[in-house]
Amino acid sequence: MAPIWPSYYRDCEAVIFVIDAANPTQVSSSCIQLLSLVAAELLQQIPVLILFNKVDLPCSMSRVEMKSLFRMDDIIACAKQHISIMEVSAWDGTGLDEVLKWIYSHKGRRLTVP
Ligand SMILES: Nc1nc2c(ncn2[C@@H]2O[C@H](COP(=O)(O)OP(=O)(O)O)[C@@H](O)[C@H]2O)c(=O)[nH]1
Ligand SMILES: [Mg+2]
Repeated sequence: MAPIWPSYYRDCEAVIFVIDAANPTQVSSSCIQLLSLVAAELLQQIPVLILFNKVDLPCSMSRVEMKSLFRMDDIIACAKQHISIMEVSAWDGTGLDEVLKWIYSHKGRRLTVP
């Protein structure tokens, strides 16, 4: 569905970008999608939450591995958006509380990193 994401950017208050941490074959395409998302003009002031999902699976990559594969520190340094990263499992609910707190705290706000 990525090709049609931009049609939703205009009314967007926040972005939650879910990455499958158990699928190394998707890392490169996911990284390109994330880069094009943070570069989008309409999303320059929109907070972004990146979720490493499926952390319940023993085969899932660690936060350190994921951050390194995505060069996340470089993305965060270059992006205008406020970017947060959390590890979650949609299967067993790990991290869900933090995600809900993030959604509530960013609802209706458009953030910029000075
Ligand atoms: N173990 C585990 N399975 C998940 C999790 N989230 C989604 N799934 C499962 O992953 C499958 C869907 O595939 P997914 O990679 O999430 O989506 P898709 O790539 O868009 O098809 C379903 O069987 C879900 O139950 C998770 O956090 N942990
Ligand atoms: Mg998948």
